[in-house]
Formats: sequence, C-alpha cells, structure tokens
Amino acid sequence: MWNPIAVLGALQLLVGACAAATHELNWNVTWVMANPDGLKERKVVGINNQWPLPTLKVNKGDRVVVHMHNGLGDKSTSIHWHGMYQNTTNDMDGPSMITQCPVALGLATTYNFTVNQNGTYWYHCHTDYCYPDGYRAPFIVHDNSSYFYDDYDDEMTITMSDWYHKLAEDIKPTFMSLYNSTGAEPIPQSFLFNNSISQSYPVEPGKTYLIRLLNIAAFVAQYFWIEDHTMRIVEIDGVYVDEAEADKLYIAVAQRY
Ligand SMILES: [Cu+2]
Repeated sequence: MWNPIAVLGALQLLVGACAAATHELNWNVTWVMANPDGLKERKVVGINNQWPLPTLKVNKGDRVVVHMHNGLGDKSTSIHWHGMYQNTTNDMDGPSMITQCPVALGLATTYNFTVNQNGTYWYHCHTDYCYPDGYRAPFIVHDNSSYFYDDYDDEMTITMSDWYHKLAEDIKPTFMSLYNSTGAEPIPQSFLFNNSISQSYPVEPGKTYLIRLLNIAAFVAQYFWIEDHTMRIVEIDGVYVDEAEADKLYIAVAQRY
C-alpha cells in the first residue's frame, strides 16, 4: 500500500529542490589596476581580472558555491560573507585564523553554503588588511515573501565607501602605531558611491524604489539622504523592521539599510 502522506512529503521535497538554485562560481583573485576617483590609478583586488567586483544576487534558499583561487602572488586571502549566520556551516564563514586558515599564494578553497536569510549583505576579504584594497561587494538575497515585495516598482543598490590612494598595508604602520595613541584614523582621499565619484540614478516621478544601501568602507560612516524626499525603512542588516520614516540615515561601516 502506498502512503499518501509519504507521497506528499516526497512531492514537497521535489518542489523544494526545484525552487532553490545553486550558484557555482569560479573566482580567480588577482591584482588589477583601477582609478575609481579619477585621481590616481592604483592596485586593487580584482576577481577574474575585473574590478569593481560582481554583486552576488541569489534567492532565499539558494546554495552558493564559490571556488576561490588566490592568484594575488604576494599575499594570503579569504572571503567573509558578512551577515550570514552560517548555522551548521561555520567553517564557510571566512575569517582567517578564526574559522579557516588564510588561503596562501597559489592555493584555492571552496565556499559552499545555503542562504536561509533575506536582504542586503556583502562579502569581503578577511585576511590581514585586505578589503580596503577593493576586495568587497554587495551580496543581495531576494525574498519574494517579504512584506514589502509588492510595494515597489524597481530596485537599486548603492554602496558607499571611503577610498585611499595607498594600499591598506601601507596605511597600517601609521594607524597601528604606538605613536598613534588617540587611534586617529587615516584620512581618505575620496568617497565613492558604487565605486565611482560621479554616479547618477535615473528615477521616474510617482514610482517607488527599493534602495539597498551598504556602507562597505574601511573606516568612515556616512550620512545618506535624498533631497526633498523621505525614505521608508523596511529592513536593517538583513532583518525586516516595522516601517519607519526617515529623512536622513547614519550608516556606520558594514551596516546596511
Ligand atoms: Cu564583515
């Protein structure tokens, strides 16, 4: 005799398996040249010889598999998936000397985890002082069951960050010095929006936009506002919140709204 409950269970498993996708990516991490503020060309960390880095876009429930090869040639590296809880996949978290060894020159590692969260996150290098050299980008998790899913016409992602003309390893000796007893932070040469100093975001009157804001800076918090508009806050750091009206946001390093 067949058991209808078992059959239903099997069907459900099948539907679940079909709905979730696996995003398998091969990332070769190497130095590339870039000049995001138009003032100085410098070395930045690229993926597959490109910078800015790709924004990771997945749906809630999807699996992420990233094969990362360290092609930098002069330093170790890693990826941390900022904001991901990594329940049961702790060793995929990324911080060097915490949950994994740094990935040494010429070696590779595979990150493999399922995303059971929603909202706006980012990924960045987590070995020594590496992410201010450009190794950071948004990680977006779409959730078609969010309470505001039908409330907007379009969405956009805006990253903000400080920008330095020196490599992080060249900033470190002054910042981490015994003689910097006040902890004075380095002064950035520029501030970037989406890795540029001249961005425009075309919008149409009467439409509602979901804006994903991320501060992916090394040190500097930012104020964000849109002239003559208020914003309705629906999510903070990947957590849905009761709607709140704001005319200005203060976004510290690593925060997302
Ligand atoms: Cu982080």
